[in-house]
Amino acid sequence: MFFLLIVSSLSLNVFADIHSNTTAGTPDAHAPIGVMGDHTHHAGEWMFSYRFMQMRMKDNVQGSNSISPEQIISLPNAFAPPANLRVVPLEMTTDMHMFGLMYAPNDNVTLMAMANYLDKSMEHLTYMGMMGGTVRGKFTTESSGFGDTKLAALVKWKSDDTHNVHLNIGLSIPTGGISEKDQILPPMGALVEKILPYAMQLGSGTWDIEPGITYAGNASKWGWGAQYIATLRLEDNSKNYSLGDQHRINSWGSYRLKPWLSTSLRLSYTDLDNIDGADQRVALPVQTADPHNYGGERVDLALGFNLLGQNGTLRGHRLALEYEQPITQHVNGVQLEMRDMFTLGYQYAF
Ligand SMILES: [Cu+2]
Repeated sequence: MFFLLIVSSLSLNVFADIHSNTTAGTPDAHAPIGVMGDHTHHAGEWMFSYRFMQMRMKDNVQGSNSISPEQIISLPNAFAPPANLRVVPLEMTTDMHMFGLMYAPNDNVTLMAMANYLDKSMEHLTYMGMMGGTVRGKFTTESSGFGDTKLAALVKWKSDDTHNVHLNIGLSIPTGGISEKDQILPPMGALVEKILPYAMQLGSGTWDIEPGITYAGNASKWGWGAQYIATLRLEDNSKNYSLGDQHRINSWGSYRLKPWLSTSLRLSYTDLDNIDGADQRVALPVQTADPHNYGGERVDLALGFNLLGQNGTLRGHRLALEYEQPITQHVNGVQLEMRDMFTLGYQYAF
């Protein structure tokens, strides 16, 4: 990767001179807001960004099929006794505040940093005792704080009036907590504070690399693009596990309705592996405590709008939103079903 970076930086000065900035001042010069690292900047330019993203999951699926709480409590508990699962997640909401900074030291390389503040909430149903379908009660676990921090270099590869290709060379720094605790309602006994299952943790605990490649094109009022980006875990964390590797392909098309407004459709494919290893502190009669109930494949469709202020004090300020829903999903084991995602973003370059 670093070899590529060097080679690209040297060879691509050729393209720098012919690059024309015909679309930087249009709303569709940026990809739909759900895509990260989609564009580069000109030498000396800075950009600040803030995104609010909400992700909602509700009810459970096994593979691709719905599964009820009553069916879930007949499944074996990986940490028996008790023999069967006794706690069922009902829904989960993740709110994410993402603060980004971009800076281009030259026309070929744009640097990017992103910090994430997470707010997670999961509602559960606890069944009584060792077996049977008697409900004991509901409880909600919460965790919040900074997640992992991302750094990336976007290296221009090819660029002309219509087509732009750059490489994404990213690093994820484990700044997010992996020992978040909250109170849970067990099948027997009183409320007790426990280390929360993986889904409720804020970080990965590992240094990860995030390589990728991004293509964007434009002609007249039309725009299009595609991005492949991976998250590769190179090690186990201090608790002897690593979250799954992820591969994601995004493709999108956009149309400029007004000089200040464009609309987009985006199709994304995500493949996430299950968790490797296990945190010995997490052993509860709930599906989320089992590393096998993580990862899967999903195809999402998103509708978006990009706005770019043209005059006066609004000039150069970008506002974007995107609403995303899965078309198909297949999970490993039993998991909450992804319902939808909503992203609202603000960007300003100077
Ligand atoms: Cu930017």
